Amino acid sequence: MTRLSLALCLLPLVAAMAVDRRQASPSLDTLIKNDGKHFWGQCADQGRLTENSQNPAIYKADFGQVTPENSMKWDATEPSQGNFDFSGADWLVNWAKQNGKQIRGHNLVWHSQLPNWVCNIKDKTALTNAMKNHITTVVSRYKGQFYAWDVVNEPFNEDGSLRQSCFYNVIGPDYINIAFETARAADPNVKLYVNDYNLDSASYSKTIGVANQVKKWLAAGVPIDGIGSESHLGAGQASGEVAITELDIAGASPSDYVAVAQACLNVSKCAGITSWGASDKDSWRSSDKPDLFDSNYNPKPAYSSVASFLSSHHATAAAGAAATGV
Ligand code: 9MR
Repeated sequence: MTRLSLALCLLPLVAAMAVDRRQASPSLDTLIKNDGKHFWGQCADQGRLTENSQNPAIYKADFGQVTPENSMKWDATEPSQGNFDFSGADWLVNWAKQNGKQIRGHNLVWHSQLPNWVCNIKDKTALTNAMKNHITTVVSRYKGQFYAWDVVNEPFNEDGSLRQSCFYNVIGPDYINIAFETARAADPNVKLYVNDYNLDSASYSKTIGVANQVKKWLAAGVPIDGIGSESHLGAGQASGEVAITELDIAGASPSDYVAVAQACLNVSKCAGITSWGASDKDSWRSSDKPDLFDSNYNPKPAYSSVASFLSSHHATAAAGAAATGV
């Protein structure tokens, strides 16, 4: 056997050893749970979890929650009016159940990845009914099985006002409360989120506008349980509850990732963190190399920095509790 062919033979073993090493140490999900949070998750779908052996190994070993990257969006679940297709969504739900992962549903009402027939409805009653039917059908299918749903996705402009989507233009701002009330009726226990991006700075107009608007909705009795902050961040950026729902950071510097983990730990109502991709190879913004695993599916420095940070945070808190007898 030549040296090259020996090396090639060993490659799968080396890959398996790398996976085993990850599995031997506590996962990011376990570590953040030790710090009192509910999950560190990942976006996923059937393609991602079947295209190679590395992704499912990483997802099983390191993450405790999945968000469907595309399979539960309106264009996937109801491509033509009244004709529902749950093939991709069901696949992911079954995978999550088999592997003990929580699920954040994503998403029910969004101006993007919307089949044309929806915005072709110009009649207020007809669009309201179509929206209600969509939400009721999708949420009911998974009733009692999800941690949360992103009910309305990205409804805000950068100044904090409501985006002029076709839902807004035809139904009016009430489309938001109708959407949340419909989701609540279909699953009384799932947490209902409004999810948006650029909510990373407390003083930014959109962050302030979203907080004010959500307070008004809550005062009016709209059943909103959480605000999702997507957190697709550049380098150096560091209700009831909040969650970081789609984390990726250009360059994936260890200090940026630790800053985000620290931010979630600092906020008692932060439920957890979901990364938007494991390997840079698969990211929607691949050229930014924003993820915790490189293009060869090996953990990057940010991964070990975050793991160490979460471990030492837990150890410090435990030592403090022991010292004070709490
Ligand atoms: O990661 C998703 C990508 O595969 C899709 O092509 C894209 C289409 O809009 O949506 C991406 O996910 C988005 C998420 O659903 C909502 N927030 C922004 C995410 C990145 O675009």
